[in-house]
Amino acid sequence: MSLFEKFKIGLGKSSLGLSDGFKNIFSKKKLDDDVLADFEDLLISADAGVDVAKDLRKDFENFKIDKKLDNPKEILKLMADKMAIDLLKYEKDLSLMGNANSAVIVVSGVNGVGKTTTIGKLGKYFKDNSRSVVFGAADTFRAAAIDQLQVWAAKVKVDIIKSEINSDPASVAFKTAEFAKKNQIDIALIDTAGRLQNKKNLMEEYKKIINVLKKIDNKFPNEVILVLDATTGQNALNQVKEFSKIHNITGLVITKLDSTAKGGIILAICKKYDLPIVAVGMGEKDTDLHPFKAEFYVKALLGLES
Ligand SMILES: Nc1nc2c(ncn2[C@@H]2O[C@H](COP(=O)(O)OP(=O)(O)O)[C@@H](O)[C@H]2O)c(=O)[nH]1
Ligand SMILES: [Mg+2]
Repeated sequence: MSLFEKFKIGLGKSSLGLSDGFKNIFSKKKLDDDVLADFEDLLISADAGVDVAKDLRKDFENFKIDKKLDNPKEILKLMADKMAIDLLKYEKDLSLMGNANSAVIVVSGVNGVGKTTTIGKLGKYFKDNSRSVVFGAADTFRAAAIDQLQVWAAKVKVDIIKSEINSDPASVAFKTAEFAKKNQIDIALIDTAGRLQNKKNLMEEYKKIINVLKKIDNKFPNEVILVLDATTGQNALNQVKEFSKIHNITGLVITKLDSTAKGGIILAICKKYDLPIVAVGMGEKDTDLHPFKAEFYVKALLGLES
């Protein structure tokens, strides 16, 4: 299956909602203000956000008036091309990381967004790209969290550094990075707890993790990724805001695009925050994580062919 087909299936729920709406809107005889307002609402319902919906409505009008196009499908195609160009700068491929030196990636985000699952999938992705990988189980608050990462480590056949429940997360992070450097492992992926209920503790915890990593190598951590759950819609925007106060986010992973009709959230996030998207999660299997491809995302979302 091609990567575009994977995006099409992954974004199926979102594009189904949108294409039904588009069909309805485009069946109207005249593309008047009411129809354009419906177009805007439809994009908002897919969580593209008010600002993006307004911009796209304007683009739609421009293509219709300036270019004198009447075929909505044709207009949609031109809009998709423009959107894909705008989103291109948010593509970021991690597959070459750690080529010459070990790289440490800290994976952050609130409970349940898919951090541990994403680490498992990233482990598989990196291994498929001939990188060596080690996992660090620095979510030490629940035994189940450590076990879950252990299961992923066995599944994708990578080493894991772990400790007892309630041990110091920063110490696990330290040991993981140390292990990676000593054994010339390409990539260390560090899982974290992300309990946003206690913001002050959370902030301290991430600071401590990042500080101890720097003691090993000033370049560590090479990436601090924030994982966002697409099904939480606009809440995801708030999490970017909160976590950017805690640490310096270097990239985003958007998970669970397969379980929501709100796949437009990526448009809203990119509009508001200038952060690259390192991967998108579209299912629970180890092969369900893909690099973000702007063109495929936009076309799949709008229900267009490549
Ligand atoms: N459908 C779907 N489920 C996902 C995806 N990513 C994670 N999950 C599920 O979300 C739930 C929480 O994931 P987990 O990795 O434990 O979240 P964490 O608390 O942030 O570590 C699990 O049931 C995962 O299988 C995804 O891309 N699609
Ligand atoms: Mg977890």
